[in-house]
Amino acid sequence: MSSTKTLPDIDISKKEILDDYRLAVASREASLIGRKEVFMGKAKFGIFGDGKELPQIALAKVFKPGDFRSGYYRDQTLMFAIGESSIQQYFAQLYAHTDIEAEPASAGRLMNGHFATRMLDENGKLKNLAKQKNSTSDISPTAGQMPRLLGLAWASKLFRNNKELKGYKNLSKNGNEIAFGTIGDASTSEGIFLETINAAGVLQVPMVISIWDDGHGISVPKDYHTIKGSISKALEGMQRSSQSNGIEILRVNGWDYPALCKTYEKAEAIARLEHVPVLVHVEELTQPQGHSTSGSHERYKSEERLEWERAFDCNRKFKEWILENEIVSEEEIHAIEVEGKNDAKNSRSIAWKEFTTSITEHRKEAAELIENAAKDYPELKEKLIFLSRELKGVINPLKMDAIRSVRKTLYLLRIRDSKSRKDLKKWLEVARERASENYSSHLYSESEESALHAGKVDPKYSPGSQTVDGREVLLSCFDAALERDPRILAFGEDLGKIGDVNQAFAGLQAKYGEMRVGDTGIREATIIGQGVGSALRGLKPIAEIQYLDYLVYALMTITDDLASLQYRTKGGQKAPVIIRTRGHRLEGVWHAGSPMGMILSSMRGIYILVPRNMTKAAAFYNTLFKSDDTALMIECLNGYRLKERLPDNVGEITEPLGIPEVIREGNDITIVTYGSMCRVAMEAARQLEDVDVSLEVIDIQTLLPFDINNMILESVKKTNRIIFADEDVPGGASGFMMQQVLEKQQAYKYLDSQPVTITAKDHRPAYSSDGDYFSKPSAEDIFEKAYALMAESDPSGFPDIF
Ligand SMILES: Cc1ncc(C[n+]2csc(CCOP(=O)(O)OP(=O)(O)O)c2C)c(N)n1
Repeated sequence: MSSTKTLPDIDISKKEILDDYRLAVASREASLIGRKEVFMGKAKFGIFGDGKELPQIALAKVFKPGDFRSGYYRDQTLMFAIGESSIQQYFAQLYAHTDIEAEPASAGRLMNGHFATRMLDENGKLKNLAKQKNSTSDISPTAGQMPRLLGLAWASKLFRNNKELKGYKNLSKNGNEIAFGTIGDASTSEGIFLETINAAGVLQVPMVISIWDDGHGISVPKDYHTIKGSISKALEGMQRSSQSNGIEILRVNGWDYPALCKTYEKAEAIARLEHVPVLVHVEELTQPQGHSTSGSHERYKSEERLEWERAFDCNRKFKEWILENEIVSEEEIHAIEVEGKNDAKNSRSIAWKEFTTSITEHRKEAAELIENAAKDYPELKEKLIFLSRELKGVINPLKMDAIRSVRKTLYLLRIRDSKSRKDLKKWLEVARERASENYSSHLYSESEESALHAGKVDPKYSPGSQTVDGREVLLSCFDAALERDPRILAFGEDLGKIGDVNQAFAGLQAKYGEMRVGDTGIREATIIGQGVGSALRGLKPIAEIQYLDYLVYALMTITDDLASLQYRTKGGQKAPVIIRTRGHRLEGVWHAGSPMGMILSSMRGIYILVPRNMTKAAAFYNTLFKSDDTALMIECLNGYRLKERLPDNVGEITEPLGIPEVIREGNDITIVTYGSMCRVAMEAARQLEDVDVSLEVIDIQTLLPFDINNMILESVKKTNRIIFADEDVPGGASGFMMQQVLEKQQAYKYLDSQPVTITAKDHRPAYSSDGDYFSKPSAEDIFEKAYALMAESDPSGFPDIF
């Protein structure tokens, strides 16, 4: 058979078929060796793509430059087949190699099977995404890839339908790009899977989602997971028809090579040309080694099932098909198998050598320095030699082993100084710097466009400047931004037609079109997903969550995916989304929340902006529009109808991050607060004036970053007393602020009285103005706590009130 000959039922050359088989074998071998590496103690955990090789090879045939992947940990063969991971890099990740060249997906930060391509250059600028095959970075929470997948596909729709984006050739070729998703069958039970599929059908976006169905989610069979025991049957009502929109549902067996190739060709055509989402249910897949290195599947699969899995192993069926069709002889196929296996073995060996070389060097240096110290400190010789021997004896050493030994050595050497002690201290300093770079960099943008580089442009007012409702300040800011930059867009519930529930976008959809200012369904997780996906593709989305309390519905996507993105790719990917929401106080349990502690704990990697009025909010928006950082903007829910002067330069004002503002100077007590509480604190300050207490009110403006120049410390040096006030529960964000100021800024040294926090009650805020008064902190609460602070040092000057 000539290398160009094709089989009657499939238009693929012999060479391609054999290359596919070689890759399937190599990938399987990588899985088999990978598991052994873990059991030999060379890696900590392993999860592999064995049993899923064939469908991924078929999918890869239609994955074109410009396309995106949003998948999960079983996709190694797809990544090898599209040429975006080598087997060597795959092993480098298994070992946690921290060198980006060796492990470009996460530089050792993610466990194996978490794939990503580098979409940013070394300066943090987007590469030409339209020219390269792109894989967004995987996360472990199953189905967590789904909201982002929607956003990636939706961006193609924006690029195709928004004329103003036609010039961005490095981002898209007329929206022809498909977003390919993958997910395990059990994970389709997650709400975000169903939310995503529904939204994709509503939006009609080029998304191809493959479900790798191996019948189990770890040990639990699919009848426990999915209605009708089949996700494609369960979703039949979503199938598009001539009368309605919807999705296209295709079914195929995962061991059937020609059928898989044809199915993906069909899926590609529908998605790429028609912009219709396609769900490919790939059934009858297997998991030859079980779920992961954490257990063995013999514990929960019947002998009958295991027997079936052996017979229907996709690689085995592929080989049978090749032989049945006489594409090559047994001997030739054996030779291909040897090549494939050798490829995997060699890749493993090189990856291991590269990984261990730098560590062994590091260990050698440390051991020598410890031995030098043994010469300088004869009285400690025995202990030091023991430490050095212990270090040298570690099998499969890691970076931490050398650092740990040097730290322990320095504990012993504290008794006196010497050259060897100096050398060890220097070595440790360098090693720690390297560790910090390896394990703690890129939480936020480190590029020139970092939001931290923004300066301040003050509002300008003239005699003709109008006084308007706060929401109109925002409206003017958004209008100017949309006019200025076609990449900026905003979307959310009720944001399009009516211009959001507080009308800060009123009229802007009519002016800029639905592609720029749009309504969405009630589905917070995928609203954020639209933000993440479109931002990854170079757009500048404002993704609106209608009320702060409903952020919780999107929290999994924000915390697991968005917040960790730059960090987990070590600066390889970024998604500068602005999450817009409104909160702190207005009415009742679910429209007055201020769960800032929850936000602070779950959103490191996202800046948290808490402006006290709409002019400040506008200035922060303008800062963010220029930057490539991700931020959460919490506007004051009770501030839209308050009057503010409209700056003449509302489209240009900017506010730097991490710089608090003293909004009232005082000498007796510093109160640190933010958002709607600023007005309450100002009211309290006026009441306190009547009793001769001078309150300095500081608006922190941003919770993250927090007071980068230690301004609050300077205030405490003057007042020697401090109150932290907010609307969160006790110990929430007030606890964070206290830690930052007392511990980090060392303000405790200047305190004459105990630090005080004033917060909302432990419970959610009750309904009505009385509910608010008795749930949230009031000016009177501040007055009394401040008064009590003064009374502590001067009881006669401040007699008991009650
Ligand atoms: C949100 C979440 N819940 C639980 C887990 C633990 N977990 C990891 S994989 C897995 C099973 C997933 O099964 P399936 O989706 O069918 O994919 P498969 O591993 O079989 O390919 C579970 C429960 C997780 N990673 N994320």
